[in-house]
Amino acid sequence: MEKAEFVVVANRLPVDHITGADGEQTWGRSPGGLVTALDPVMRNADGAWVGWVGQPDLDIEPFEFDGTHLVPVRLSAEDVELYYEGFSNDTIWPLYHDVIAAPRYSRVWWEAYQRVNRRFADAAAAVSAENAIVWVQDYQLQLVPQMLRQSRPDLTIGYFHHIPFPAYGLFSQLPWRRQVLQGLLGADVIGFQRVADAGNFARAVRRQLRYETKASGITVPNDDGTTRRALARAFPISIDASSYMQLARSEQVQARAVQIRESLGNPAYILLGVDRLDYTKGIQHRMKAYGELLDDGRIQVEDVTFVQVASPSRERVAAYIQLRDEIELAVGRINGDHDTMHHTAIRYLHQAYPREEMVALYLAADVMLVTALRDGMNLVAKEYVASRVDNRGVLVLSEFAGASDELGSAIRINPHDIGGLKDAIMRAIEMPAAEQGRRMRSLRRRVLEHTVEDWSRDFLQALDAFHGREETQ
Ligand code: GDG
Repeated sequence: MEKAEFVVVANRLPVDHITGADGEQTWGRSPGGLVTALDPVMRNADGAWVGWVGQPDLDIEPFEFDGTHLVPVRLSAEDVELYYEGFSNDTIWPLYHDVIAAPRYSRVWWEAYQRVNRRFADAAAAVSAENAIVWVQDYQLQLVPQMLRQSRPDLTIGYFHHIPFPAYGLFSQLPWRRQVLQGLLGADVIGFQRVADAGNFARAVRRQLRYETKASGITVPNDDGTTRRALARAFPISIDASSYMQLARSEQVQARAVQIRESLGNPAYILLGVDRLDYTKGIQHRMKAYGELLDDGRIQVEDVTFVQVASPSRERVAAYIQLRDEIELAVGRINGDHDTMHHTAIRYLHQAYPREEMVALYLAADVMLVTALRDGMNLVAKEYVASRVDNRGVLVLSEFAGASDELGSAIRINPHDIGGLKDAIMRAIEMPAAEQGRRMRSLRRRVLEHTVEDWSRDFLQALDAFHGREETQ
């Protein structure tokens, strides 16, 4: 097998395992943003991608797909339960999202996390050519940078953290906080979504490890008494804006947007939420505000429909099972109180849709509600903006989503302030077309001038510039 000059390591491979009607097994490209982001880089480099295929207990040899060398990492059903559902999604995810749900600290999960991170690191080391560049992705693999540096000091190692990095007072709850910081510091460049995330990380490094930090630079001691520099700074992720614009301009998608509106009974206003069903997204807060607006008589069910797409997510983790019950109870109550034979208050869809349908929904929506309680970036906000080629529509955006740093022309809200959220929804509904246009043009400028390709190029340039900066003492 050829060794690769550029290697991506992520929890998931960029493909899904599909079983056809006749039982035949094939691979399909998964639709995720990371795949699109790295596509140009993977094509130009002699690239390999190390990751899990998404199903337990599958033993698959490395294979080629769409010009990329894919290296499957096997996870047993127990690994999935302990490393993925347990430590990644029931410890790190809630802790790093400001303990919206209570993180669970289990030593058995931590053991599994270390074991599985080691497996990813070994697979990446085996496929990397001498002096290759390795780019590790996200919170499931925080120990991989250090493990790789120990086994392969010749490599240039980058790490990008897609979710928030919490304030020190919360991070310090983690019983294995020093090991996690050391794990991340194995990278030459550690990328975050927001400036605040990079600041929280640097503070944790100073407080826990007593390493010196200066601007974005961190002085990391080597085992032999010398030191090296690592860079920790913000690289806000974005989307493939032109593909959303292209879909939004297609006749089929535009016709579908009209059809969606008609099938909802042609309400004067459509409000939209699109999220993985996750407690970080503030779905309940937005429902509470909307329900109260109906109760108060400030809006009428004949005029306003709220469409909520909540795509299924992490369905075996207890907090997600409970969240689904709570949301569905709230939807049932609000609809029960306000629906008529012809109009529904909330059209709730616990389903996943193709991208064409998502863009049609974006085009049909007068108001997009992004009310996350905490979110690394939130790509949905950017996708809505990119899709509004007509310069219409209003984005209501939580200040706790990373996107809020860039999208200053949105109506920014604090989702915990239900009164403020209600007023913001009313303001969005009543906003004159001229103001919608002014704001949307400004939002679009930002999203179109900083795409996901810019994100990966900026990160890799920083990695290239930073590698090998030794400091001896
Ligand atoms: C993590 C961080 C950060 C959702 N439902 C459907 C569907 N989606 C797509 C959206 C969007 C993506 O999934 C979700 O991205 P977000 O950024 O909104 O949120 P997370 O999944 O939590 O992502 C986040 C991101 O990583 C990238 O760094 O921004 O903060 O939490 O693209 O459109 N897509 C389709 N059907 C659905 O039903 N096709």
